[in-house]
Amino acid sequence: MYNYTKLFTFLSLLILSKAGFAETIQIEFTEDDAYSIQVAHINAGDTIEWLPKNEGHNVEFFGGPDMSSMPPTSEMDEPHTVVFKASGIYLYGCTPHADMGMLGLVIVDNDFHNLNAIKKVQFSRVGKSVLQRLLKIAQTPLSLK
Ligand SMILES: [Cu+2]
Repeated sequence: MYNYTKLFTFLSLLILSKAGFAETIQIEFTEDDAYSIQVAHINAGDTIEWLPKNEGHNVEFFGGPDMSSMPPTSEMDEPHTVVFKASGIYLYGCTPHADMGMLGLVIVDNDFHNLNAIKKVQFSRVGKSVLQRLLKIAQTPLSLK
């Protein structure tokens, strides 16, 4: 049984308050089969770079503001860069480990308009429970984090 309680210990948040110009956020694949930042809050125009610090992982998008046009899936063990232009929630995960809970959220412009569509993305029980937890974290007011 995959110990995802342990995974939660490694939950990390990135809260950025910034004005004006585009930024680049770096997210690593960790040795615990997780992303170093599981809920990233960014602004439209910002970039996220995923860095393959541990082997056997990638980035595949399962949901976004435009479900018909998702950012590309990365190659295993390769760096991946995405510029986020549309506001809303993006859901991604590692192709082989998403159902074990290796998932991440990118919230662009603190916009939750596509929350219902994101909630409908199908995973195993473990994946679903991790997604619910990440969505809860994402929606927690910054003052309570
Ligand atoms: Cu993985």
